[in-house]
Amino acid sequence: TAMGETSVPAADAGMDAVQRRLMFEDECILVDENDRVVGHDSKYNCHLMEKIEAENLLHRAFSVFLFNSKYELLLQQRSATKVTFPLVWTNTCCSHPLYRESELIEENTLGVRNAAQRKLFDELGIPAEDSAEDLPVDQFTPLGRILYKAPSDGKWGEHELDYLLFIVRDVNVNPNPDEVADIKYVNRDQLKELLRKADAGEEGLKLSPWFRLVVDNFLFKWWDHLERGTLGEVIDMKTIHKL
Ligand code: DMA
Ligand code: MN
Repeated sequence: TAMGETSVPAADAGMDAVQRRLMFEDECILVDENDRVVGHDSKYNCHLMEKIEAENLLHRAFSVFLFNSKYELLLQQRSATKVTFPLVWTNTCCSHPLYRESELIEENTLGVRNAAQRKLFDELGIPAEDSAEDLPVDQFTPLGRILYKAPSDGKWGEHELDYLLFIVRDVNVNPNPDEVADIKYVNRDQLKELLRKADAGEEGLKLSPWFRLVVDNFLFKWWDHLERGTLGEVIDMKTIHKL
């Protein structure tokens, strides 16, 4: 249950109410550097830079890359009310598997895939399964894991062990304005143009640090394999890439 209003730190008084609720309701999974579960803590504590540094808090996360059947990648711009990284452009959907039975299942990364299905509905309105354009949990391909730390604005930041998931699916998207400011599909050339603009600081365009890490280390190679039908060749769920 949410923390009572009286115990909300004064410094967080300006925090969006929806995002504040999630900060206390979402219980993240704490892991060690080998991705072994060591405990759990609130989303709030897990994203406070001071706590991350003092207690070396590391939590499990996922990043979905959804492509349509033309192999265009769906990007989202985070809403202005997000506590961490507001208004940055990033991959389709990111969040955390929560400390609950269905999202802790490690066999075939089922827990993470369950969480991905949950958040694709919450953030983008893509239903789990009620039509031809659905997102069955077995359609996600986990490709690898990265470990990274990234400050957002000083007080807030990320320190995550992030599962990278691909999925190809034509979907109807209905973004939730509490989470998402804008969306767009890009092909490889359009993404390269976006990277160029972000690097040049044009149009105030900003990309999330984790998306940038995936772009710089894996994305274009994996995208090629996806189109050639050889994605299986690049799956590596053994290594944890420290980026
Ligand atoms: C957290 O994403 C996960 C990664 C990989 C950065 P988020 O801040 O969008 O999480 P949530 O949607 O739960 O706020
Ligand atoms: Mn996180």
